[in-house]
This record gives sequence, C-alpha cells and structure tokens, in this order.
Amino acid sequence: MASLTQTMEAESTVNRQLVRWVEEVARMCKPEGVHWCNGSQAEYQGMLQLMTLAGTAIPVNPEKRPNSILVRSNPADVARVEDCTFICSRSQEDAGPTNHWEDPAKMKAKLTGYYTGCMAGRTMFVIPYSMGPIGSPIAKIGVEITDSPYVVANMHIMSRVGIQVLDALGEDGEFVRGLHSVGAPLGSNEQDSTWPCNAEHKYICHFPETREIWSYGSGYGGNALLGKKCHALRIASVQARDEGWMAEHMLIVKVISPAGQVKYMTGAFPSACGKTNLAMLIPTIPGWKVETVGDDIAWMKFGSDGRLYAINPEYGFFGVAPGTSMKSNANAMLTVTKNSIFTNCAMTPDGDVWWEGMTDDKPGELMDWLRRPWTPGSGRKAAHPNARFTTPASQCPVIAPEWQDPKGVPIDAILFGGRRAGVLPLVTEAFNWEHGTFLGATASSETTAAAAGKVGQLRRDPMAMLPFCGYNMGDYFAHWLKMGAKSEPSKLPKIYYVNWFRQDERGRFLWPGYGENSRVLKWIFERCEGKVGAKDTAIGRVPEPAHLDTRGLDLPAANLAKLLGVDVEGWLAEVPLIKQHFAQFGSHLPEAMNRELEGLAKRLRSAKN
Ligand code: SAT
Ligand code: MN
Repeated sequence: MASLTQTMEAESTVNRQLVRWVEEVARMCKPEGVHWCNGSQAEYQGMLQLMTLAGTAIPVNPEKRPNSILVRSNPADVARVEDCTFICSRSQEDAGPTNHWEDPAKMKAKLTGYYTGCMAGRTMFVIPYSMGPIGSPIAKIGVEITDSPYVVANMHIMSRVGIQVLDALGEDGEFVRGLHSVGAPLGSNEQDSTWPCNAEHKYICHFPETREIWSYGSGYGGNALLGKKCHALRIASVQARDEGWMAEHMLIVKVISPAGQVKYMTGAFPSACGKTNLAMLIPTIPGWKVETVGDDIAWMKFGSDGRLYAINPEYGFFGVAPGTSMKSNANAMLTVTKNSIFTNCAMTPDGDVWWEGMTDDKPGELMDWLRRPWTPGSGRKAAHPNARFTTPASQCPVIAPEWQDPKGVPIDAILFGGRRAGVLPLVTEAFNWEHGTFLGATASSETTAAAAGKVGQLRRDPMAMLPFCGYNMGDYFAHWLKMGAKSEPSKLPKIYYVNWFRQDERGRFLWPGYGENSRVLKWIFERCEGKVGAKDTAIGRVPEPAHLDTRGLDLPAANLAKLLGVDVEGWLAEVPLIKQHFAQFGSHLPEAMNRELEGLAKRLRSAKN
C-alpha cells in the first residue's frame, strides 16, 4: 500500500492534506491495497478487464460497439436514493425543509462504524478529478476514494481524471473530499457478487461546511459517481452561495440561426425529463442548428462584461437509455457507438445492447437486465426504466467546438421546465429576473424513475434542484435574486418556463416534442434579439400562434390554442398550492417571492373578470 503511495509521490507533487486523508481512510476502511488513479487509457482498460473477469461486466460485441461493456446492477440498487440522502450542515435550519438532515458529528460517528473494515478484500482507488476544464477559473477539484472499479471507469468518462489534476492541485490546493464504499467487505474465502452493494444500509451524506461527501452502500449513478450530483450540485451549490456564483442542474446548448448568429441557453429540468434530448436536439426548422455544451449541470459566473458565463463541469453524459432512438435523439445514439458503459440495459443474442424505444420492433429474444431470458411476451421491461449509458461528451457529433473553453459561454436565456399534463403552457417568458426566479421556484413535475419511489406523482421541484440543493432552498431563492442584482437587467439572461408534456383529455401529448422543440427555441432566440412579439398575460409573456414558427408542422389550431392559452381557472387553483409550497420555507423565503405570488393572483383575478 505504502509503495503505491510512494510511486505516486515520485511522479507528481502530491498534496500533503490529500496524502494524510488517504492514509486516514485506508486505516479506517482496511482495503487490501491502494491504487492512485493516473487517468490513463491503460488504467481505464484495466478497470473494464477487472469488471469483466469478476463477472460485473460483459463486453458488448466489439463489432457492434467497440470497447464497450454492459453492467447489470443489483435490483435493489438502480437509482438515486433520496430518502437516504442527507445534508449534514451544523444547523438543521441550513439544510432547510426540503433536505434530510443529521448532525454532522453524529452522522460521522455512525458512518465510521459502517466504514470500519468495509473495504476488506477490495482495492481502494483514489481518483483525483477536475469538474470543468483543468485550470478554468470556474472549475473545481475533487478527490473520490472508492472501492468500486465501476465507479473508477465511470469517473474516467464523466470527469477529467489523473495526474494533471494533482499537478493543478499543487501542494496546498483545496479539494472536495468524497469517500465512497459499496459497503460489502469480503472475507478471505468469500466469493464476490457481480454487483456488490449493501442491501440494508445506504447513506449519501454531504458535509457542506467541510466540503466532504460520505457515500455508503450503493454503487449506482449519482449515489456513487461523487463528482456529479454530490459534488457538482450539492456541495457546489453551497460553494456558489458562499463565493457568489451558481451551480445549477442545467443543460447548456448553443443555438445557431440560419444567419449564423449564436445564442447560448441553459435549461433546468428534473432528472429524466429530456435534458439530454434537448441538449442534442436536431432542429426541424430549416437552417437552424443546435450544438451541445452540456446535458446536466452548469456552473455559472459573471464575467467582467457583466454577462453570465457557463461551463459544463462534466466530461461525459450519464443519460437515460430507454426512449433513446435514432428518431428521438440520433446524436445520443451516435455518441454511444463506442467506448461506452451501459448499465441495466438488455443484451441481444448477437451481443449488442437494447432498451425499450431503441427500435420500432422489439427483438424476438433478449437477455434482460435481470439476466433472464426475455421475449416480447414476457410482460417485463427488458431494460430497467432508469437504465443508463455513460459516454464521452467528445464523441457527440454535435458537441460545440467551444465546449471546453475555460471561460465558459455567455448565457442569453435560461429555461425552466418539468413534466406537467395540464395548466402549464408550452412556453412562458418571465417579465424580468425576479419573476423568472419565481417561475423557477414554483417549477413542478411528475416524478420519474431517476429516483427510487413512485413514478408520475406531482411534486414541486424548484429549479429542478429539489434533490440537489445543498442548503436551505429559501436561501437558495434569495441567492438567485442576489445574483440577478449583480448585473444590469439588459445583460442578464431572459428566463422562460417550458412544458413539452402537455396532454389532452385522453392523455395524448398535445405537442410533438423532440426536434420540434426547436420552434420554441427559435421564438426564445428571436425574443432575445427583440425580433418577435409576445402577448402579456397574467402568468407572463406567451407567444401568439402567429409568433411561433409552425410551418410544416401538422398541428391542429385547437391544440396550438390550448398549448399557448392561459388556463385561468387552472392557474387560480395553483395559487394556494404555491402558497403552501412557499410556507415551508418560513422566514427563509425572500419577500420578493410572496410579492410575485400576490401579483400573479391579482392578475389572474382580473383576467377572470
Ligand atoms: O443517478 S444520477 O443522479 O446521476 C442521474 C439523475 O438522476 O439525473
Ligand atoms: Mn440530472
């Protein structure tokens, strides 16, 4: 163990605090050995091989998808576990009403019990990573310690891993400490399972004041790839509050008009609401183009010109597989043709992966994600609804050339949204930043399979950050307002609320979505240029049917009217629900949010009369 540490020190300057912490963790977790990750291709291949030999992974047929694997997790470990996710700030009030809280000392004492000896029989990997281009003024460094080769391989794709990070960290640089264990120690004669995890105890804990993450018992996604939700959102949101920037659950797209003009937009949507699809959208309107900067997280800071600049802190995509097809998201399909990790997908007899919605016709037989033979008559889903692909962003055919620009891209518009069958129109423009913050703060969505729990239930998911805000959400709204006051209104991004998921009385989608969403992006683009009109309504500015480019779209006028209309009764029914939602924040709710709600109620009442 010591010799590996020494090798690393000889190769690169190792941060003293880092070495001390690694030693401390090794003493507690008692792994069989310690491996410092250097981020090399050979190391990545080594992880794939390790997983293949252990039975965790099967190689995908290299003729179908070179250098890719399929991993099937334990059915008890398939999604984020929000019930087991804690914000352990010193005071409970700082965690706020929307987070689970535990006293940091108590939680550490409890977890120390679980962590003691938890890596027996396993290798402990130390992963130095950068969220964001190394050296970018917006990027941050973290180190994840884990006993899962699956996590190492995924982190290689999802973040920038390796020696360059240690060099950037230097001898005394600050970093976020992430400790992860699958919580499955091995006895000397014990056979490993193909997906080790802890069926009884799972804890995903954040210590915002000390910038630490302690995750135990799960090997899946956001529970285990600590650079993603745990660092880049929960811890980063606290850093952003303290340092005056923004860490948001947002995709970043570049929209290019036929004249070659460019606007950058970010969009906050809850998990599994189509962020990856929107990030890689292929416009259906002639001459328009969309390029991808990021599909899940945006870190934003004001530049010296007063504009808000965003970077994508990630390096890959951890996207929902089911529903992804050449029709719904060709660019994602073209991204996952090689060098990808597939989790909880099904496998075809010729060794390729498959998931629901990938092809029009279902294969006649498959090995499903439960490792069982499957036929279309089985009555089961072949892939888990939260099956995922992990794939390098650089492989995306429409990745924007500037996606790794250390200074980020200037944001023109911010979109909020969610899945709502009713009430919420296709698109609404906020009157100003404050009203936009209100639209974000009241965002709501029907729940998806990205988190354990019931699917399809309505919940308020402010700024799509409900599971990801590392502090009191009332204070988070205040932070948004404070950010808006930092620049001139004309330089701030315009704010929109979109809803692609409106349904008619019979449950059919009113809007075709996917590539057709470019019509809405075009309206937003032209609003930013002051080139197209909008109608002032009680809820915000909404396009008139004539403002929206619907040429070539087979959409009944009645549907369009419904999509763009203001359902005054429906909105009046939302008012008490919003009031109730706001009430939970008590004195942490900024007064401006109440003012916005009163203004909305008043405008709705006069619209009714
Ligand atoms: O599992 S993750 O948290 O990484 C994915 C998601 O919920 O968006
Ligand atoms: Mn997400």
